[in-house]
Parts: sequence; structure tokens; C-alpha cells
Amino acid sequence: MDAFIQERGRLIEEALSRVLIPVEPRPLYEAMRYALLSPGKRLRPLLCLGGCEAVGGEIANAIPAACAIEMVHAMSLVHDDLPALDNDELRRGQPTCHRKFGEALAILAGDALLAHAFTVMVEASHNIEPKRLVWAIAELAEAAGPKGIAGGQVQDILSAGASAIGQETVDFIHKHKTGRLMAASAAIGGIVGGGNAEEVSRLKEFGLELGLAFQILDDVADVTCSQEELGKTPGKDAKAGKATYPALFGVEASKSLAREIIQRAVQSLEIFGSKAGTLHAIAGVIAKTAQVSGRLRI
Ligand code: GRG
Repeated sequence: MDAFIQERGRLIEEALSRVLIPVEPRPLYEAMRYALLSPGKRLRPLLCLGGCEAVGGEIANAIPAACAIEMVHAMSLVHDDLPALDNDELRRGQPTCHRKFGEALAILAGDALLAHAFTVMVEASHNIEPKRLVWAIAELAEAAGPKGIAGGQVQDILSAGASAIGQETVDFIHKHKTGRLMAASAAIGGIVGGGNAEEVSRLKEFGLELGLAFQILDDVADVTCSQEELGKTPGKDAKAGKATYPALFGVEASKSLAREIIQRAVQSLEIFGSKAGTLHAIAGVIAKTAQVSGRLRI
């Protein structure tokens, strides 16, 4: 594991532990904390810090936004696991939020995480110019909504079990469901770090392509990994009749396509030179799982 990433991971973990100090109603905070603080890779907050560094920004200024992004991600996982969606029992190696707290509390914890993410982003971002903060908020909101995660998830549901779903639809789903939040993560880091429009746009291109490759590899892992390795139930995509890269092209071709996409993604980082070190390291870790069929570990 890259020491660079490890160090930034520690900063994120510490900050996350401070964003949800429990008050009343305690059970709501408990469910929110359970979803947020369970052991995830913190890939999106890392992308946010990496984007900030790439434009020469101070990473302390990107920490509140990085926490907000992880809150949105955690919320999407909680809702994804619900009986009405994936109906999963295991997430991050632990019982899913609704299994532990019941469905009503899990739905509300997800809702509260989504809303509170924006409070965290605004309250703690004292050093960010208001215009930049509004820009960053708009990016995060768009990545979560119909043009992002929610839109991708609906297309995913509509496509499950349907015949003749091709690569174009799968790319649409992956880019919306996964890519847009990764794009926003890197871009928001660039925005709060003081980057210009061109730099932010390159960070977005990078994150979107990386997100596509990441989702392809996540789908490969669903086919090739055990429950212990995944921390969630494997084989669910095939069971649900989902169109994925492994279903369309097979495991080996999917891994090599993911590698090509990552190569394309890092080309967007050229303008940042050595300042994009963290982003290169993250892309490198993801690319490595394209060589072995393992679970992505950061
Ligand atoms: C955000 C408004 C809003 C609604 C949510 C349920 C839903 C709508 C969307 C589901 C999105 C989803 C779960 C996409 C999969 C993305 C993905 C690859 C998740 C796994 O990411 P990792 O491996 O997870 O980074 P960890 O646990 O490491 O954080």
C-alpha cells in the first residue's frame, strides 16, 4: 500500500469520526455513524484530497468536502442494500444498516446522511471563498441526483433482466451510478483547492473514467471473489440478470478493458505534472486489481 495514500487515509478517518457527534435522537445518529464509520476504502475522499493537491491547494481545506462526499457515498450504500433495492445482508463485512437497525431507521439514516453532508460541507469550510463553495456544492448535488447516482441506479434497475443491453447502456449506468461521484470528488478537491475551470474539468474527466474502470472491476470481483474477500454477497449481478462487462465480454477482457480505461484516465492528469501524485497512486492501486482478480484494497 502506498504510504502517501495511507497518510491521507488517516486524516480522513480522523475527520469522519468527528462529523457526527451523537445528540437526540440517538438511534438515528447511531445508524448514521454505523453506515459512515464502517470500514470502507475512503476512495472518494482520497480523490478529493488528491484533486486539491493537484491544483496546488492546501489539503486541510478539502477535508470537510471529503467528509461530505463520503457521507453521500455511505448513504447510497445504505439505500442500495434495502429490501426494495438489492436486499443485501452484508456490507463492508458487517450486517447492512437495515439488518442492524430496521428498515425505517436505515431509510431515515440514509436521508439524514445525504442532507447532513451539505451541512458539514458548508459549516466547516470557513477558508473557502463563497463562490467556490457554491460551485462545489452544486457539483456534489448533481453527482447524487438524477444526473448522477440516483439516475444511474434507476437505469440499472430498469435494465436488469432486459434482453439486448449493450456496452453503451452499461457505460451509462456505470458512469452515472459510480463515475459521477468519483468525478465530483476529484473536481470538488480542485475547486476548494483554488483550481481554474480547465483544471477542474480535467479532474472531472479523470474521475469519470476512473469510476467506469472501478465499476467494471467491482463487477469482475462480484464474479471472482468470495464473500470474505468482498465483505458483501458475491454473484448478485448474474442472479439479478444485470448487464455487466464480465457478462458481456468475460472476466479477462473486462480486466484488460478496465486497464485501458485507467490509462486513458491518467492522461487527463498530464497538466498537473508531479502535483497529481496522490491521484496517480490511487489510479495505480485500482489498475493493479485489473491484473489480479482480487477485491480492490486501498
Ligand atoms: C445518492 C440520492 C442518492 C440515492 C442513492 C441506492 C442508490 C441511490 C444508488 C446505489 C449506488 C451504488 C451503491 C453504486 C455502486 C458504487 C460502488 C462501486 C460502491 C462500492 O464502492 P467502494 O468499493 O465501497 O468504494 P467502500 O465500502 O470501500 O466505500
